[in-house]
Amino acid sequence: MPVPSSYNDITVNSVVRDFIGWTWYQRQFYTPKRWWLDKQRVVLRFGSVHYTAIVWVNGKKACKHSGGHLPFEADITTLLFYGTANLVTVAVNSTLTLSTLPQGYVQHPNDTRRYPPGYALFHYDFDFFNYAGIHRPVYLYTTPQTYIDDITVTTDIHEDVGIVKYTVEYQNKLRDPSSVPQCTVTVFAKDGTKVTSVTGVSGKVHIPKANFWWPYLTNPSPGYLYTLEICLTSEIGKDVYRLPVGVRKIAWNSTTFFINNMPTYFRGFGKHEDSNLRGKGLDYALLIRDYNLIAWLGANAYRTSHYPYAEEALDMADALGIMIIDESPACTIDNFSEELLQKHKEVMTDFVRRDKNRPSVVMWSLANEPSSFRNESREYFSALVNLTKSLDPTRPVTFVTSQTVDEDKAVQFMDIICINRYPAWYSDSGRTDLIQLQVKNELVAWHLKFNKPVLVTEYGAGSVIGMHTAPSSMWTEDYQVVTLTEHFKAFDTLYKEGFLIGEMIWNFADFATPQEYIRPGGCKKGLFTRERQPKMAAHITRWRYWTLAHSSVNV
Ligand code: E9O
Repeated sequence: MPVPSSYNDITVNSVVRDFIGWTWYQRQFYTPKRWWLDKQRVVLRFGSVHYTAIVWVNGKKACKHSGGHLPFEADITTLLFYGTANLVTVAVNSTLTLSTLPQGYVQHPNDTRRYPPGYALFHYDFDFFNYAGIHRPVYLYTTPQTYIDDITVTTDIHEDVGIVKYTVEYQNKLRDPSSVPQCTVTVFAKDGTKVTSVTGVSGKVHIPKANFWWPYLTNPSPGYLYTLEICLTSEIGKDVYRLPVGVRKIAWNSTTFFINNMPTYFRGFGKHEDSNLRGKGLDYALLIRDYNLIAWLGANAYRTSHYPYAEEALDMADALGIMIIDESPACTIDNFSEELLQKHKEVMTDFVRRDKNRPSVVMWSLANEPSSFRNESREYFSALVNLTKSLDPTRPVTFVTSQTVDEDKAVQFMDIICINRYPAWYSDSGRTDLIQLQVKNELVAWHLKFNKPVLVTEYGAGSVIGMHTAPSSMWTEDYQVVTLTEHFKAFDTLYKEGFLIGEMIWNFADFATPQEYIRPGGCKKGLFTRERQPKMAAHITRWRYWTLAHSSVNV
């Protein structure tokens, strides 16, 4: 199997495509003798493996990880043979349970008239295909035995001065008191010129006349990044890490979201990591194609629906000024057990640790469409908000609801109200004439009840490319265009009310789903096809987003 990639769509075998359970990867690799002579610490790092992974190096267990969307690594220094062949073995299990994120379960039906004995049915409540495999790159890297373990950066602005606060954590594996390291932090501008330099494992750097990090189309150079070079020097060597840093300030009140004190409106969509053949495997050509399309649309934001995306995708967002609503893998959770809460807390902790320094990440989304009408969801989400805020006090915390304003129990704890709604699609199918009325009434009701900013995180309609009717009818491109334009009109009248902070279409591109009679070859709500070619809806969205970007209301 190729790595990185999902294994499901590589062969022509439906058993491989639909496989649930353990699969095995194995390969040989060589490490230079020099690494051992130089007393290097060698780490094996996986960008992500879906879902559970056990890793052995030369037959000895290196690590185990459960969770399909975050990186994990193991110090394998003492497991390696230097100068001769090594063998890495990875066992991957795609099974989801009621205590994984997302949830799923395997059922063994006992109706022998319909199913042979031992037959297994795999169920889950989210609509995207449960792709599995080694989805992101696998690296070997080395550090000295005294090394930088973590860096935390927060930024602020004061008039034209940028303020960067940093903390460096390090490990001293040799526990050698003579090797207490020295830490030097140097800031470089984008063109490579040195701005300033300080020493110490924590401190504050002032950048006069700073270039702030701005979202795409609000400034001639959006996504401006400085480089923070952290240099940890000890008796045994030097560990250097270069961290891109965007200087920006996030704030919000009951109606408005601000970047660098400017009201900011989200123009975007939900996405998926999904493509032909590769499934959820990282693909550089696809990544760059997607960002070309995002820029072409004039969008300035997307939500990583419905799980943390590859770090490579967020590197691009940082550098281009695309705002990210960073979403956890808790899609459609329904059973709020203590065990699930513990898992969710672990995931949020790892997730914040991974993405906390990214200027593109402007909001944490704890979940998508949980059963937040249930009473148990109240305590569950209040605990998660508290944890996330203690991990990161700088960003707003939210989750995305599909419940009604009267029934939802958890939105009350959130900073921003995020709503998914499908008038004229899942409700009142075919009646695009009702969209404006329903959207206006619905959004006003949410704001009135909670007095918080409102963001529409999903709306739209499915369209099969090339299908047209006049008058428009469901599944045609015409119907998708009418659905979107009716929403645009509703959003325009609401804009005057002042509490709407953005609009996000579902979805950026068509994506794979399990086989169902409501999915003609997948979810077809994309602005683009799965092959990343535009539908009619992409053109009208482009018109809208560029117009919004250049209108005075938006900055
Ligand atoms: C999540 C997304 O991943 N939201 C679903 C999308 C879909 O089309 C799916 O692809 O299945 C839609 C949820 C519809 C909620 C409607 C709520 C209406 C309540 C009054």
